[in-house]
Amino acid sequence: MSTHPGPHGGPSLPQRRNLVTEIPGPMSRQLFERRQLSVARGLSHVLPIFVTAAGGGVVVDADGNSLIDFGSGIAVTSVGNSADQVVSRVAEQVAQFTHTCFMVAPYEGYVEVCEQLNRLTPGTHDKRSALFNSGAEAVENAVKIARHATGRDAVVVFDHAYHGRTNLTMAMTAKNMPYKEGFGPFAGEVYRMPMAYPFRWPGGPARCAEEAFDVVTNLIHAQVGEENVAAVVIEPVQGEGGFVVPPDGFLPGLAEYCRTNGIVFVADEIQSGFCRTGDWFASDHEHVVPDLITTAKGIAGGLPLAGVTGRAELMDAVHPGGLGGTYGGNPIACAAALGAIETMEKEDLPAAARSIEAIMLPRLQKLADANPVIGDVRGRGAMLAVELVRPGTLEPDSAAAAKVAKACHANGMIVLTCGTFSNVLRFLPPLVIGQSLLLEGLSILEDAFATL
Ligand code: PLZ
Repeated sequence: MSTHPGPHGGPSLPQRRNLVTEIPGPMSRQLFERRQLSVARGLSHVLPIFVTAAGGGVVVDADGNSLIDFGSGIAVTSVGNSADQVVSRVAEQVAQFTHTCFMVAPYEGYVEVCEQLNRLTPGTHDKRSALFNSGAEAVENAVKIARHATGRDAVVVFDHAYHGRTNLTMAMTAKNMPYKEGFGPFAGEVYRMPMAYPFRWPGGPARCAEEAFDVVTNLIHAQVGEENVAAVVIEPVQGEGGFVVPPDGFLPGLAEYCRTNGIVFVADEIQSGFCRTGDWFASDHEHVVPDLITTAKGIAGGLPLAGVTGRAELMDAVHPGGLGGTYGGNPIACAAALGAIETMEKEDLPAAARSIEAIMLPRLQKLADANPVIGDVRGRGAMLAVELVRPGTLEPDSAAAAKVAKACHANGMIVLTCGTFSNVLRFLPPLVIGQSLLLEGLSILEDAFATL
């Protein structure tokens, strides 16, 4: 039983930073001790404050501190925590029925979410969708569908990729520590290719798109064989791997190459999707139309829901009963998704993400001018990052990233790091964050860099 009633969450929470104790405060520290005795050590925390309420751009903890949220629970609460439409639709649904299992007896909410996914994802072709519980499960199912539809085995992924923590998706994820260390053996038939990473491309950013395309397609030819590849899976803007934005031309080229070679082009938009990058999907930026697209996170305002959406002929290649799961497309999660999507459309959250970029990007660039430890500023919309290096080199400086993050946390702002070398600070505010909180967050970040 919770001993901390605290304020109600949602958008009506006071939108201000307010620290009443050190971070984490005594209540959070006490709860953390209970956590140590009851929860597995393998789960770690960015910031061990225990949350009692959240909404808009703030998170409130058990000590009554109100922190600025630049993380959105890893790009999930794009519509804000406990957003009105999510809360009301969930409340209505939970009182109606909580579960039947879509495979036992279906319900309209599931169908409606699939209709929305088919409508909103890139491309006007005939589409079908299927719903699951987590991003990793969506990626697993995209691979199942691609293999079934093509009769091929191989899956091509990229350096710095993140696709999940299940056995197949661990194999697809690039970074060993902490995701893979000691958890093998991993699923086979996964082939990793260099990523078009402009900041680190040996030939320089201007040549990155063309050279990366050549390297990738030559490696596929030499080491895998085009005719053996079921799917190329790529995050259009990489998430955990460091917010790597491929240079213009790389994704359209890859999609075209897949089309020519009968390979299913899968866009993993689990982190980049649902308005985050200033478009509905990051693929929209260059008018890339994936054959399959995986979604999760932002789709349902915090409830666990994920989807695979794609060309009807691919999706429907799988026999009846070949896809499913007890909880996938749970009615409450579907209700939340419909509330979140309604909010994104009504409040034009792609435009909100673009406004966040317009405010943040110049400030981040100025910060980089003043701090040579910042080697690169990148991202789109409200998916922005700075990569920290030893000045004038490409040598990652993860210690500096950790120090800046820690200073932000102590000052009442949630900020996350990422990157294969753990040297990237990423900024993922809720898309509904108010301008004054956004500006205050930027000031906290600037102060944090001053501590280096
Ligand atoms: N694909 C692109 O970003 C999840 C992972 C956090 P799940 N990213 C956050 C962690 O340390 O576990 C993610 C993603 C992309 C797939 C996934 C996996 O989504 O819902 O976490 O399974």
